[in-house]
Amino acid sequence: MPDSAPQHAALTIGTAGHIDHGKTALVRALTGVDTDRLPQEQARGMSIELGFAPLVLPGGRHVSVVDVPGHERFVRTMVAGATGIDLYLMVVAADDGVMPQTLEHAEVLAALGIEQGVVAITKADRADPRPAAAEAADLLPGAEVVACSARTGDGVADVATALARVAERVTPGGDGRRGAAAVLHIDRAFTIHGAGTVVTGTLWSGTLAAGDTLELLPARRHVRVRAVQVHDAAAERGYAGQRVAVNLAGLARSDVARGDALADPAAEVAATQILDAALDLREELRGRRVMVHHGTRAVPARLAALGAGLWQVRLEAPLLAAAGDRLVVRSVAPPDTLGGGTVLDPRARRHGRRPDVLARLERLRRGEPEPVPEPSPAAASLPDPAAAATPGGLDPATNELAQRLLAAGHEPPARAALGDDAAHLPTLIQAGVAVRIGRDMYAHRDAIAAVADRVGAIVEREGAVTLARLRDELGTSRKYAEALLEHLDQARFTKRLPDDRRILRRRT
Ligand SMILES: Nc1nc2c(ncn2[C@@H]2O[C@H](COP(=O)(O)OP(=O)(O)O)[C@@H](O)[C@H]2O)c(=O)[nH]1
Ligand SMILES: [Mg+2]
Repeated sequence: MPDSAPQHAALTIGTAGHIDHGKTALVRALTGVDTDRLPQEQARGMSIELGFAPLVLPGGRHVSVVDVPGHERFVRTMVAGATGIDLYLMVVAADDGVMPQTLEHAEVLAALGIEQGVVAITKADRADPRPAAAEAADLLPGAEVVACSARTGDGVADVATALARVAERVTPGGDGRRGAAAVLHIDRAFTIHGAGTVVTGTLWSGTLAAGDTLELLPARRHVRVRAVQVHDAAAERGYAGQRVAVNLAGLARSDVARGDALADPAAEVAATQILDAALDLREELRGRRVMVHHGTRAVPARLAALGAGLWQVRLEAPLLAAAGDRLVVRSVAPPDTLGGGTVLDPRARRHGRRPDVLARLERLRRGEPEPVPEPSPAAASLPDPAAAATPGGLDPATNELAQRLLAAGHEPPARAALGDDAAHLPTLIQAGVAVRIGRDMYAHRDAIAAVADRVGAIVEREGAVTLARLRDELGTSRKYAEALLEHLDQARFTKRLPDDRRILRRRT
């Protein structure tokens, strides 16, 4: 089997730009591959190479171009491949200039920290490319701007030369992360006859090889890698930045879904519903309900502004995040990119602008190691807004448990996992904060309310909700989805039909 370790790491170029501006035509002119034709072939075969085209740059460097059709898929693919895309090829049509999706794609690239690339002013056979080139230079200062035509072929070689020049300057995203622990956000899961369950995604960090044991999240199940493919070919090992398909031993197709992650426990990826982040966002967005895109999930959230570009993101369902991960923030409707940034603390507690907390986040933003915590009398004397909001003035230990349950969202830890904190469960149940949702499962009432809202929204839109639908919506396991639905049935919020679909009970 070939070792797919690239001599100088393989770079991935992501196309960007407004619909119909000529992205796919330019990729075809550069590579000979029609990325628009692949999805149909894909439906029959087992190709994982949706929209990928290999390209040899002048000078001989091998790179891979990813060109995804459609605007929403662009955003999803960019976020899912966050650390796999090293530079952009922004396409602007000479006869149309910078358009709304050009702007939004530039926002997404900035949010993901993809700063280097080339702007191609296409369709130069149709109109003078200079006005569009000037607009593009304003939007992406520092980028090389090249006029070309996919129709006549003029300038296409210059685009390749410009890409080769930029490629020389770029440190491949995967390169520095190869030594790190493996993390793969799953974008597809399927069954291959005779092989079993296969998942695909861009390897964000580390390497993967047959025999490795990883944790499947959020289920927290240990799974063994049976075989790895890189860019559609069997490989001994997959490397950070590459598209991989992973055959998993002993895992049923129903145990894994898009939105799950495979991670080495050392990567410290956590299922989290509250995280602190450094985000490039307008302060007016505080309190707004937004969509947060991370990995292969998109989850509604509210944003609490902490000042100076620091934010607390309070999610309605878990993301599987680690410190340093990129986030993209979009509006709920119509979807529009508002900004993005980096996770500082994926396991945050609910807090406001406490000076000690802010100082710690500033340190994390500067990349400083965490100091050994010292009790600060000044901080201790400040009221904790979360504690104040707890009904009945719970004692600190009980409040601590409440916070743990809230952070766990709809995926509550088993009683055993609560350790000493479990002693405070009866108090929390008494206070109405913890609710039993199944055998050995106690969830925070706010987490259940958030799930009920989402169930209500699905039923409103789709007429009914199934277990699988809720599982996919929440990006959770069957176990939690089932417990939550049964709880909602018992609470007389939903009604189970004979075919197991749920509808809402009429409110009285
Ligand atoms: N005249 C001309 N037409 C082009 C050029 N590039 C693309 N087109 C046409 O523009 C349309 C959209 O191109 P496509 O590559 O699908 O755009 P995408 O949506 O950005 O991928 C197609 O009809 C192409 O044939 C070009 O350089 N010159
Ligand atoms: Mg296209």
